[in-house]
Parts: sequence; structure tokens; C-alpha cells
Amino acid sequence: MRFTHALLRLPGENLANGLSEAGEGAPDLDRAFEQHHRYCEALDACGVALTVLPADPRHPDGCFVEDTAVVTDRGAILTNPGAPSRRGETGVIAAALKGLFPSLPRIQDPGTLDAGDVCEADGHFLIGLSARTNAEGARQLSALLAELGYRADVIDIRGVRGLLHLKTGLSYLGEGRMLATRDVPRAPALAAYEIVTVPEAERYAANALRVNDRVLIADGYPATRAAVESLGFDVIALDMSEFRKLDGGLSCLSLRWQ
Ligand code: CIR
Repeated sequence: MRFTHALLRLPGENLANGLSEAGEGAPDLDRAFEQHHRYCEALDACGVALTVLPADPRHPDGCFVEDTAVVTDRGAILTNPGAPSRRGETGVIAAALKGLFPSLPRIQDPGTLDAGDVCEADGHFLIGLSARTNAEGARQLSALLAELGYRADVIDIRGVRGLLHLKTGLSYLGEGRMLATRDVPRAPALAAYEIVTVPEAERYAANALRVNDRVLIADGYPATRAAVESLGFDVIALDMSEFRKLDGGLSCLSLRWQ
């Protein structure tokens, strides 16, 4: 699980128009820009080379690039985002990935899929069925991943309030370990993993990001930080308050590959 490259997109002046169910108010733009900058610095400190695309005035959720593509060591797949307002976000990502991944299949209607629902654990892909990712989208992705030689399993989170995407509540830390909220269904597909359960009061911190030798976690969640550090990880804590207001976590702000 080593990443050498990441693709990001700057948040725009239109960020406050993004989709949100958090009910935490509008993001402060200056703080959001600053937090995004710090996120870029953290990836850079982990040894990742960054491509940062300009903000898109047509897509207020455009900075959440993770949802637009599933990028693996063996190939990339463009998604078909489940929210109509986000459909157009894949165009610029396709253009950015095309030179690097010559074959760029995409999830097709009536399949929908947000890659925030896709959690990779060393070649084992867990795909969340959610309000954004439907069964046909999950089926198409599983088939495309199988062509690349990967194994995929589906976890149904549609009945779980508070999980926008599977990765809202689940992160793979590496070495067989997952970080998860209590309400992520302990499906058979997770049986092989050691699961570190995040306290309910810190559920936002379940979306963490292992990047090479470090784990990026949201700042302000001391129990989760202590749990991750006790596993021997070097942690970088990042203030994510403004992206949290838009239901966005650490993983959604970048696409990563080697
Ligand atoms: C949305 O609702 O689509 C955005 N406001 C947040 C997307 C977060 N993406 C992610 O967790 N992968």
C-alpha cells in the first residue's frame, strides 16, 4: 500500500452549495481553503506527488474527487455518481487520468456508484450499497475489478442512518486492520479483519487514510488517535471541520495510486 501520486481538486467559492445532511451550517471558505492546503502538505510529507486541479464553478462538491474514480494498482475505473448534481464531475477526472490509465472503463446507467463506497484492503474490495451506490453499480464494479484480478464483496449499508458512504464509517489501515464505527454491518466479508471500533462520539474519525508510513486522521478525536497510535502508526491529525459540514471525510479529498 504505497502511494506515489495523488489527484486533488481545489474547493471553490461555491463550496457552500455542496450536498449536505450534516446540519452543521455553511463552511467557512477561508478555513476550508486553509484545511485543503494543509491536507496537500500532509500528502506531500508522506512522499506523494500531487496534481491539484482548479476548482470547478459548476460542481460545488468537486473537491471530493474520491467519489469519481476507483484507482487501483492495476487500472482505474470511472464511476457514475449517485447524486445527479455530481454526475458531471467525472469529465475532468477522466481527462486527468487518461494519460496514466489508457483503459478507463466507467460505471454505466442504470448503475450508479460513488467511490466513497469502495474500500480497498490489499486487493480485496469492499463495496457499500448505499443511497448513492446501487446494486447494478456494485455489480458492474465487481465485474470490472474481477477483470483486473481483484476480489470484491458487497456490504449493504442502506439501512444505516449516518453512513453516507461505506468509508464514512470504515477505513483500512493495512496489515489486516480496519477502523470502523459501531454501525458498519459486521458482514462476513469483514470476518478476516481485526476491527478497531471507533467510539460513537468520535464516529467522524472512522474515515482515516493510511498513506505510506503514516495514518492521516481528523483532528479533535483523541480516543481514535490514541487507538491508531497504539497500533504503532505515526499519525498526522488534520482539521477537517469545514469539509465535515459537507459530509466529507479525509479520504474523499484525493485519489491515490502508485
Ligand atoms: C456529497 O454529499 O456527495 C458530498 N457533499 C460529500 C462527499 C463525500 N465523499 C466521500 O465521503 N467519499
